[in-house]
Order: sequence, then C-alpha cells, then structure tokens
Amino acid sequence: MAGEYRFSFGPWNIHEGADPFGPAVRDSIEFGKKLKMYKKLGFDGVQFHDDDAVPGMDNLSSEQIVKKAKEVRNMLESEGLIAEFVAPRLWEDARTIDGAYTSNDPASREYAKERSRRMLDIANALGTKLVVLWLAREGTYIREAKDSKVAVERIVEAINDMLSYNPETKIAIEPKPNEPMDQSYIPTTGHAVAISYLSNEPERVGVNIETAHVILAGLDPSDEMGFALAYDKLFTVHLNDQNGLKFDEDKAFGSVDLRRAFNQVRILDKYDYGKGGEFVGLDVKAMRTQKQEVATKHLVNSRTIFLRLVELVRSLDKNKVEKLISERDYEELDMLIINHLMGK
Ligand code: GLO
Ligand code: MG
Repeated sequence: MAGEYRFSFGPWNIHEGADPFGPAVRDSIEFGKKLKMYKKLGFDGVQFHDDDAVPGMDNLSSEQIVKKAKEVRNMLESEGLIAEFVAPRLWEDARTIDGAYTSNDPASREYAKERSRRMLDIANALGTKLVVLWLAREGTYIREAKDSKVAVERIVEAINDMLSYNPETKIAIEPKPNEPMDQSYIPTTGHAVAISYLSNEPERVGVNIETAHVILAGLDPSDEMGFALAYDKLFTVHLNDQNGLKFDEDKAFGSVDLRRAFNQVRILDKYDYGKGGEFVGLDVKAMRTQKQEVATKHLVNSRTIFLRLVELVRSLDKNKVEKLISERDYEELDMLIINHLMGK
C-alpha cells in the first residue's frame, strides 16, 4: 500500500528546535546529510524553498543559480529522489518586511517578482513544474496599512508574471489565515481557488492545503480538500496536526485528532489523490524536547499514521455506512466510525 502513495517533506522539517522564546537545542544537519535520510525514512520527494537548493541566491547571477541547482538535481538523482516543488522564500529579506508582492514599496515588489523568476529557474533545473506560494507576509498588522483590493490585484499580477515566465509552471497557493501577519490575504482554500480565476490561466493555479492552517481558520481540513477536489485544484497537501487556535504547531499528522486525520485520508483515498503524481506532503515539526538522535520520528510517525489510516478507510464497511446514511441514523454512523477507529 505504501507503494501507492509517495511521501515528501522539506529540509526545514528536520530542524534545530529554536522557537521565538529560545535558541536551537539540536545541531544543524547539513543538506547533503538530510538528503541521505529521506529514503531510509520512507520518503521519495523533496520539497524546496528556492534557497534550500541555492543558499545565498540573492548574491548570485542567474547562470550561477542554475548551475548550483543542477548540482542539487544530481545529488537528488544519486539518492533516487525527486523534487516535488519549489517555493520562493519571500519572508526573510529586509526588502520584504512589509510583504513581497503586496508591499507598498514598488522596489520591494520588483525584488519579489525578480526573485520569483529566479525561483522558477531553480524549479526548472531541479526538474519540477510545481511551485508553492506560501504568502507569508502578504497581509497586515493593522487594516489601514494596505489596500486589500489592490493587494489581491498585486498577487494576481505576480502570479501572471510567473505563469508567463515559464509556460509549464503550475502554482499551488498555500493558504494560511495568520502568522506571521495578524491578517493574511488568501487565508483559505476558497480564496485561493477564487484568485486562480482572476489569473490569466486558472487551470494552472491551485492549492496546497495544510491541515494546521485550515484549523487555524476554524474550518475542517477534509471539507477544504473536498472543495479543492471539486475544482480539480488540489495540487498538493501539507498534512500535519494542530491543537486548537494558537500558534502554528505543525504537529505529527493525526496526533491531535485521529478522526479528523481519518477523514482527510478518506477523501484523498476516495478521489484517487496521488494517481496524477501528487505527493503526500508532510509539514511537521519535531517537539523541541526531542533529542538529536531521535529528531526524525515525527516524520516516520506521520507517514505510518497516514498508511494505517488508509487501511482503516478501506476496511470501513461501506454498505453499513450507506445503510445508516439512507436511514438518516447519524448517531449510529457516529458510533460505527468511533468503533472502527478504536478497532472494535
Ligand atoms: C508555514 C508554512 C511553511 C510553508 C513552506 C513552503 O506556516 O506551512 O512551512 O509550507 O515554507 O512554502
Ligand atoms: Mg506548510
């Protein structure tokens, strides 16, 4: 069954454990060493920020960037890995303090577009057509700081710029309602789907649904997935878990609410997610308490939980479910699902 699904994560998911209140508690692992860990952990796909592949890219020429990215592609190939997507890291540079595509400063917006073109060169050199846009600082701390209509127009302009720069690129917007901003533009799947229709080529713009981000918006991840599937726009997923409305926790998939995880797997499996080449992407973080030698368990556990839930999804008695739905006996259906999750 594992063979039916291919899993991916990004190098940032093996991390040092720093948080806003304390420093790193684990050693950094160099990129090449992380790549060697992927297959052993059961993963085939690597998710990239542009500068995960080409560190210091802002100080390199476009030729140097492509050369470096091709070296990374060789590293991937020698490990039997493939690049799933590349995301432009537009939230760390001083020029993007007030946002990238939606900054009020034209020079910052130009930097963001130029950086995005270099990111597309990297994606091309790594051999992937998929780009993820996590719109980190595209939002505000106070409502008066930006014009929300203009902000949407500027995001569309940046998307169109990428679509025309590489006609093969597909863009998956990763909605998130807040953090680092107080209010983010494109906070939900519906916003992402809607904005795709403002772009020049809607079929090339879709979503990357992250469980935790959906929960932070007070919505249900499996319903958001269903919405995206109905529009044929679920280009990838960032599965993880989240314990209520607080900071973005990126907990191991299924570790907070097993039933909510079950329902995500259920809709993905029902509608053949993955058959079109989509990866089961995980965006999970190890607890800060975790020691160095066991700081990848969150990845293995998330993958194992996903696969066990696939088994549970497939062994659920569909006839019983149908019968209870037709009788409108949702109390009994509730119990059937709970019993099933409890192995009864
Ligand atoms: C943060 C996001 C982040 C993105 C990643 C890819 O909340 O989930 O991890 O997924 O940077 O763009
Ligand atoms: Mg994410």
